[in-house]
Amino acid sequence: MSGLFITFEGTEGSGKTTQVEMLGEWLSSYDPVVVREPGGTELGERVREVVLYAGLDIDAEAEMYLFMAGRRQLIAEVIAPALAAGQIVVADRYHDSTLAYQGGARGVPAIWPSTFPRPNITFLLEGPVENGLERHVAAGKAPDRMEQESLDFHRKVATAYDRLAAAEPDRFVRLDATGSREKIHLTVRDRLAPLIEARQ
Ligand code: Z5A
Repeated sequence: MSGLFITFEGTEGSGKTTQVEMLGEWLSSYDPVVVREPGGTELGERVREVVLYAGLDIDAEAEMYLFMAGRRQLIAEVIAPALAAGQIVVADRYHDSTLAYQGGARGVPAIWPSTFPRPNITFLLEGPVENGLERHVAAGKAPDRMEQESLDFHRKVATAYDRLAAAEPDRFVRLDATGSREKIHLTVRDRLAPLIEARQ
């Protein structure tokens, strides 16, 4: 059986984690591997602490390499072995986040390394960036280093995601992040069903 690599992308608070959790439950009989970025390995969780720590001033290119170093470790330890074993991998953010945040919003030259597996499908949660930021305020979450960026920064991220999705329409599935959790989840299931069936 071939592996299936599913990723979720979007701006801050757009509902990725919620959808990843709902999908993980729906796929539970397949024993999916669910990961989040930055994180998922000991190195990745340490990178997460560094890049999200609000008291640190990090050079934009150094920031990109930190995210990518965490990702490479996650690929080596978790994603590549799982895909090779034919498992379903669901990732809460992946390399498109680097292309959108560090490449699009910070202007760092960002490429897709050939050793980073391409997802089979990427769900992009789209909606007004203000909504996501407001959801965090409503949830009482203290802003981390990335969340402290300006509204303009988050809009640039959204624009970059829009371009990435337009460039790869076969991989990206655009989802209306302003819909209900259940409605979005049902769309995700509809789009995944044929891919899951095809690997049986
Ligand atoms: N980053 C980067 O710059 N480069 C990279 O390469 C990578 C990441 C990998 C990671 O922070 C930060 O690192 C992120 C990008 C950057 N920063 N920014 N800005 P994180 O992992 O802590 O945060 P996040 O990935 O942006 O996720 P999040 O903030 O947790 O948001 P989310 O996962 O998209 O949303 P959520 O947690 O599912 O939902 C947010 C709230 O909305 C919550 O209260 C939900 O109950 C609610 N919600 C969810 N769905 C709905 C719907 N449909 N309706 C109403 N309310 C909803």
